[in-house]
Amino acid sequence: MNRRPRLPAAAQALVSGDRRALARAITAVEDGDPGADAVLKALFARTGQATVVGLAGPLGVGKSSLVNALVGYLRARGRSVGIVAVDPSSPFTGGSVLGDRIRLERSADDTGVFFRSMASRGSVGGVASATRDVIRLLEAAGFSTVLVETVGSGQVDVAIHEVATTRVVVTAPHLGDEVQTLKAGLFEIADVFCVNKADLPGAEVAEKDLSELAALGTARDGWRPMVVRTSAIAPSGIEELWTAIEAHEAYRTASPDRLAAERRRLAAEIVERVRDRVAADLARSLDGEPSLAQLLDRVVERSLDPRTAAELVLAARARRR
Ligand SMILES: Nc1nc2c(ncn2[C@@H]2O[C@H](COP(=O)(O)OP(=O)(O)OP(=O)(O)O)[C@@H](O)[C@H]2O)c(=O)[nH]1
Ligand SMILES: [Mg+2]
Repeated sequence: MNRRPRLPAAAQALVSGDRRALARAITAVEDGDPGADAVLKALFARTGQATVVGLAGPLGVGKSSLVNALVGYLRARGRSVGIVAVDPSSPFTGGSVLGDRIRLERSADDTGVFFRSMASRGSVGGVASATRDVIRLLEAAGFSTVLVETVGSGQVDVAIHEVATTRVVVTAPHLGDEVQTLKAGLFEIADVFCVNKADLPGAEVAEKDLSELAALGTARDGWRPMVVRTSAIAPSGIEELWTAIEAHEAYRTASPDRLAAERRRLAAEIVERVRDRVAADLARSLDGEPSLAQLLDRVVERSLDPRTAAELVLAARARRR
């Protein structure tokens, strides 16, 4: 009883657990290759159920180390884990720096783990959209838990973490100015705060400070961020961290607003895709627009302003229709 239509070969291979097919599809998404579209279209029906945990926070607080510890914890419980590491701050490294930092000892021959690092290419929206598509591919490939690490704490990170279902903001003792940065960007999006490096002095104070800050903030969708203390290298607190993540997942899935929130997200995605397509088509057609070529000389010599020129181009196009 298979009511689903047959999948294209690349999508079928990915669903059947072919890791090279998965890797190829991810590369296609990264490169903006049109071939990725067919795969993503075919696989969409198999997505939307995964627990997607975003880990964000200042440089060096231990996000990658926590990802490693979480992977160990989840694998011991039989859960398969997909990992995406996004470096939005360094478009030129090819993501290798960040990839090097996550060392997954088990990943080599463990089919229950799939790791991929992504470099940022293009706009903020482009990176966030590519990350969302890669998560969908991982999900369709059978990874029901996906961990997404980003470096930094700016607006790019906030945009990327929109796609997570639970957002963990990681800090460490004695961050000083970094906490101010957090407040400017990531603070509002946290579902769970994680004070890592609890083996170092000052972790208790940092946890207390964060708890007070979290209590002051307005609860988002009725959820008050939880604060946990971990040491990724001990390791300790990993179970508590996962328990907090699961508590948020349970809250989220039981929320009466869940469907409405999902509708809003998907509506925004459709509008974004329509806008991208219209903008691209328009840019292409304007390239050879005769009225634009004629008006440009006058704008260059300042006898016509760009606003009026734009109006005249639109009027000329409307007349030709
Ligand atoms: N003492 C202590 N050190 C830790 C802990 N977790 C990570 N570290 C160390 O902190 C350093 C940075 O760890 P990463 O896991 O690479 O941190 P990150 O947040 O992923 O770093 P970026 O990706 O560069 O932002 C490494 O030297 C780790 O060994 C911890 O719980 N305690
Ligand atoms: Mg890292």
